[in-house]
Amino acid sequence: MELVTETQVRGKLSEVSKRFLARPERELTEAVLGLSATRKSLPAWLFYDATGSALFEQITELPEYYLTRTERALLTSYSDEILELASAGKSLSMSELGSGTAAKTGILLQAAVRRQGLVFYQPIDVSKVSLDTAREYINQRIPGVTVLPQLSNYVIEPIQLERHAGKKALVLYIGSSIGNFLKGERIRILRRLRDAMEPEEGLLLGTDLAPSQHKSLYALFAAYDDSQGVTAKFNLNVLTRLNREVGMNFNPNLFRHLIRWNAVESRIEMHLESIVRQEVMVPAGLDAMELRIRFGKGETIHTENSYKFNTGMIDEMFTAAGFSVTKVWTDPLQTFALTLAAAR
Ligand code: AVI
Repeated sequence: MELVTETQVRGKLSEVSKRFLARPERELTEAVLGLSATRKSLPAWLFYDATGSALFEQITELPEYYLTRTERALLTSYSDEILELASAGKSLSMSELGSGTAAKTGILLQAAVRRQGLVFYQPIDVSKVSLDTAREYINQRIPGVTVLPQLSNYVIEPIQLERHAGKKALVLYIGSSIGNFLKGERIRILRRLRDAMEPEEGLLLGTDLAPSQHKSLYALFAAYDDSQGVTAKFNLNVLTRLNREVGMNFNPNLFRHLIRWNAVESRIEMHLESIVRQEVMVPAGLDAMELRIRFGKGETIHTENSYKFNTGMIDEMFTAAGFSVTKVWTDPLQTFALTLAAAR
């Protein structure tokens, strides 16, 4: 394995990113540094180019991917109760972190329109396409909602909630998106959100739950290694993206989708396993030499963590971030949870 310093990588990328364009340099640097480490990894945001985002939408419709279905059912059953508890007699406005196309959010918005007539809804997302889709979807289906999209990366940019006179904010962070972050990152995101909220305002968080006597590990494996191979394509797409955007020469056919259950960390890990011994190239720039990344047969690139929570983990996370839990709703098999928490 060649030893590569961050300065070398940055030097290379300033040129590479000019030539191959597409992502800001900071992000490309993160990707190439991850591949240069002893334990290779890639940041999970790499999944979500146009192809990856479309594949993720397909994943949410798969029979094995119970998360979306279960959360939708919880929202359908408990929207009225959630709004009752969150509003405490006041009128609500809603903001959503990582809203995507806001397909599930419609259920809550509809319930809010029934309660209070007019609702302000602020979807916050990095994808302009998703925000446009969300606005169109809601404008067409739910009259009474004013959509105020905000194009922003809530993970690194300041979180700014739209304020409306006389309204109490309810923030939605659903889909178990929080599960794709490490513990420290999760708390940092929630703390930053807490700082943008007023005391007593609510946060509705969706989390996938850990295996238990009701929920088999088998169901988890099936959700992340589906029979149609959509999740495998989603995972392998990051290599195609690096070829296109960094000019690397991955052969995706020489890698396979691999998932592992890490019981100590309570997370599903996605990896890409090299099925042969091979070398992959990061092209040279004017001020940096070509870089070769070597893979042993069976060596993996760790591409994603998807944490699976229990009530202790949820409580601990909220407490550390300055919230207190108001109520938790789960399905009968306790596969998924929606938690309403209040800013302290
Ligand atoms: C977006 N996120 C909550 C998904 C998850 O389940 O962790 C991403 C995903 N990865 C594989 N399938 C879906």
